[in-house]
Amino acid sequence: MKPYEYFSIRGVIEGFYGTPWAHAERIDMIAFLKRHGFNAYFYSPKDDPYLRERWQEPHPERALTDIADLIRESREQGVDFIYCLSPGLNMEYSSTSHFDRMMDKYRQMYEQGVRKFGLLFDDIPQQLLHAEDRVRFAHLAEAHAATTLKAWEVLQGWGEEVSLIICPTVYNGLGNEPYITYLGRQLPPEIHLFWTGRFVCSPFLTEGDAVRFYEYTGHRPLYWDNYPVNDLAMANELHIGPLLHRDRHLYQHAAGYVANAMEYVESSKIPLITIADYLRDPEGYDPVASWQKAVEEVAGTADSPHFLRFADNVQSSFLNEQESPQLLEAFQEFRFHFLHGNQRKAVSQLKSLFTEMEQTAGYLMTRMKNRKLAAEIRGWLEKYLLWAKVGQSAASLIEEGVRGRTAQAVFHLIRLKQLLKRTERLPQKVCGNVMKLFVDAVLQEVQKAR
Ligand code: 14T
Repeated sequence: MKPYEYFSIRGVIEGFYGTPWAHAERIDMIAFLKRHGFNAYFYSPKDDPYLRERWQEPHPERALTDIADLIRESREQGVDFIYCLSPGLNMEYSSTSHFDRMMDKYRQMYEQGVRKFGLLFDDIPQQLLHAEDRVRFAHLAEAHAATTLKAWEVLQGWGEEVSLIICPTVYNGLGNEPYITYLGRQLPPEIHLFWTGRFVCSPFLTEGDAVRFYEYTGHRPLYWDNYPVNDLAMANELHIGPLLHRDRHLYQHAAGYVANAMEYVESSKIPLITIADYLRDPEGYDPVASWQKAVEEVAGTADSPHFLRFADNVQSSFLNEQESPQLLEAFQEFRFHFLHGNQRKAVSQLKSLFTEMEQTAGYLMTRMKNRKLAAEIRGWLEKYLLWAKVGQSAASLIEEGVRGRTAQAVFHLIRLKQLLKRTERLPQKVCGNVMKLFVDAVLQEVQKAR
């Protein structure tokens, strides 16, 4: 197959909770998508009230001009702009006036040139809320199927070729749940269904799950992959690692693949480039090589070695449990040499490790060329810098302890404890447990020596 023929929909969704992207960021993102072979941008920021809570009200004039501009930019770039509306928080499915107002919203976009639409029912109650609806429909799936089919009919009546994508309320699991089975069976296969896999954030996306989804729903899943998004409970993680664990043959069973991005638009580009590589050639995708290339592109070639050293310590996510692999390796080596080799040399190597760590943090904070990236990751860099200082205190403590200089050792011990407290107060996930475990081991040795 030629590149890009694997997944016919290759999208990014602005679908996170948190500060929506700014207009200029969206314009920049659309060009970025084109450059990397994506072909769709899904407009669905959770915190734009006019898409969710206030879905019935027209977008304010200012927002409309911006959206028109996004549509124009998308058209020029050859990227599909997909306008997604999420009325499920309060829509009365049996109400014709609600339905008409929903179609007014879509119509406004149609007139601006939009031909692809999303109707999203994610993150809403699983029960029918309105008494009228409970009379009219047996369950939520029936209401969603009826609303979708009616919308589909109206959209098709508007003339040109249109498409409609649904996000079901049950958007993860096995694919054989009653809601999704019912909904899938009611909708024609050309209406795509979003699916995040086994979980909201699925560590693996497998062929087997995709096949089961198809068997039960009659649709090939349109993957909504919740990576690199880092909203809500994941807000302290920075998802800049590569895409992992998506089956190489997933494309044979998928309607497409859409990545939910982080509110940090610049940082998102790193994982998104790896996702682009996966979509271009899922069978040959090499996450590590792709990631290094992605960092070179976003951070710049000159800064990428520094950035990679830092990034090794902000890997953890539901995709990757391993944190700070290089640091962990260095600690294990230190321990070996300290116990069985040249102690002085081991300690001095440990000290230079933490000095380098401090320098890396400082460099990225103040001198990295991509200032937008530096600003977005500031909190994680600050924690990394503090861990470097913790490490330096620990190394000095070991050094003075070995020399038998008790007063100096006590000084470093106190400082170590102060720094550790300060560092652990910062919520950002950096170095996972690796630094903490190292320091605990040092403190334990100190206890023994006393
Ligand atoms: F529509 C979905 F496929 C989906 O994933 N919806 C949201 C999404 O907008 C959000 O960015 C993502 C990651 O947090 O997860 C979904 O939102 C949730 C999921 C939960 F399980 C929000 C709260 C939850 F408890």
